Amino acid sequence: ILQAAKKEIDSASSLAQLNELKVNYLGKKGEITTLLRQMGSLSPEERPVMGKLANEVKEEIQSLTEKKEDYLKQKELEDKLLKESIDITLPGTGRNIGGLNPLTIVKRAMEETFISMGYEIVEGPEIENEFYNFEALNLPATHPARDMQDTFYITDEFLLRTHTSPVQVRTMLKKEGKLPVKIVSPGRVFRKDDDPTHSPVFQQLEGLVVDENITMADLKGTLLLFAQKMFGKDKKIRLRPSYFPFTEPSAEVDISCIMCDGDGCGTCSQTGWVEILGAGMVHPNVLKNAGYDPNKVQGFAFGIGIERVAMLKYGVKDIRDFYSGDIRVSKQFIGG
Ligand code: FA5
Repeated sequence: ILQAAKKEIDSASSLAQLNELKVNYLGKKGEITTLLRQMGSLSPEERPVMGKLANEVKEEIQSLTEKKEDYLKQKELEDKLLKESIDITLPGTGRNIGGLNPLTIVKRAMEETFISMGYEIVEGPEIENEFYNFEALNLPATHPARDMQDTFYITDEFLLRTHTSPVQVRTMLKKEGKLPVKIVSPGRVFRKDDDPTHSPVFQQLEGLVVDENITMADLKGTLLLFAQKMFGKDKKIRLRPSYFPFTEPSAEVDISCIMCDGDGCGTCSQTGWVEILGAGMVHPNVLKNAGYDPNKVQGFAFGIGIERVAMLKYGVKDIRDFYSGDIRVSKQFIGG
């Protein structure tokens, strides 16, 4: 029995095999157990001799299986470690990561610029009512200038805001007459526009400052600093007289750009100036509507087109490229 057991233990190559073998020899119905049970049928002289021998064989098999068990366990562990080990010298598999949309990059840079000038960032709702989007901004229902921005209406009363200017009114009303007001408000706006330089969904960054002794010079200085921080110290700005019902006087503001023809000149026009924003001194009626006394305080406001800034900065000719979701666009801005 011992010889056969030794051979089998030797050739057992797994813990399961060894276990089976243990049951066959030492288990309740195993060979040794059966042998020990048959002792009764032996003569009194043979019994102690056979008993001793059977016990010796049993112990030997036990110790051999234990040793083999230790060995197999160790081997199993080693195999597992070997299989699960990581070769840190292997080159990694490249992962396809996207870049930020250029509009996000530009929006953040614009926010940083105004934060550095002491502005606070506030947000307003994209779904507005007529009061904030028009009436409080000096645009009563019958005012022809309502047609300046072709509006997406949701109901008679609610609409998708056509500009970020309603945030001016919301902010002033919340301030309840306190000074100073100095905010910028970035966000999406919506108009029935659709061509290479006009998107139905686009973003503006509204600015509003209200305090005592605010003049047009403060507005011009602020916008010049903004333009130079975004585009470089050599840039100039130009204010052209314009009309907005909520500012008086009003201006459209152009930034100087390098004139060129053919490809690669981005959105720069023939004149060497590109319009990027609308601005002006807050209209007395707007101040009144929002709880401020126009005889005591003044304000300036502006609304910058974020896409326009991004188009100019990166030489993008079609505004729709920003919204196409084409990975080839954002890929160029990885790490930007
Ligand atoms: C306004 O929206 C005014 N609320 C701006 C303003 C604010 C004036 C505060 C005075 C005081 P305007 O419609 O011109 O103005 O739009 C402002 C800027 O948004 C434009 O200069 C342009 O850069 C951008 N813009 C206008 N329409 C679109 C469009 N469809 N797609 C992309 N950009 C646009």
